[in-house]
Amino acid sequence: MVIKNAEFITSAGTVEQIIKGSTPEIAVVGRSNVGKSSFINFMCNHGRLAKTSKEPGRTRLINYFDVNKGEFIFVDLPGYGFAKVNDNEKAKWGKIIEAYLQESTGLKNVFVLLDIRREPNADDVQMLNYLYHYNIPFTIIATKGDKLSRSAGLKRKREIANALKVGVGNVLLTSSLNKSGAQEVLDRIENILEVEELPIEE
Ligand SMILES: Nc1nc2c(ncn2[C@@H]2O[C@H](COP(=O)(O)OP(=O)(O)O)[C@@H](O)[C@H]2O)c(=O)[nH]1
Ligand SMILES: [Mg+2]
Repeated sequence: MVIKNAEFITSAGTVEQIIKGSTPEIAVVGRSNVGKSSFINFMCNHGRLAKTSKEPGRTRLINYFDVNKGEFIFVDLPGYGFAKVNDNEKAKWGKIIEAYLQESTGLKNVFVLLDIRREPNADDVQMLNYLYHYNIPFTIIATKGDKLSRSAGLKRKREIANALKVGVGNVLLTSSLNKSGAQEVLDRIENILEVEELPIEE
């Protein structure tokens, strides 16, 4: 998989605006500020495709990005669990994330982003339980790998895998700042899209 082209398609702020198409979608979820938008920009080799922010909790919309003119769509979902917004606002965001996970017709895999330095919190665990419960395939992506030495990063990767009860091979380590870890993610995307192309045996 080589990403040659990426373009913003549209934003969805309400349930009605969620795209219901047949192009495969890879959704990016995670806590506010974990690096979702930076990750999409990094993977797409594009500095300013998805808006990034130092202030957590800025993206309240679902943003759709076309990759390679219809090969797949990256979906940047609002961050969950941002402490500074009130409960009403939180519930609204939760609803749109859940509506997306339930109603998107193109969703193939959810990339769950976790900061390499932090323990997965209750919101992360809730998200993973939700994905398990509804049988939605997912991939764990550890972000901000540049914040730790290589050996400390690998150790944290094992700890995250243990905490979430997944194999260590299911946790991909990235840094959008250092631009490291892209190949593993691209291989994973290729795999996700290939599985989809296999003919269904009668
Ligand atoms: N050191 C470091 N900082 C990062 C990395 N990715 C994102 N950030 C920073 O984390 C903050 C939040 O990033 P953003 O992509 O907007 O997170 P989002 O809220 O999950 O979309 C910004 O200040 C980014 O510059 C990374 O790989 N390394
Ligand atoms: Mg963002």
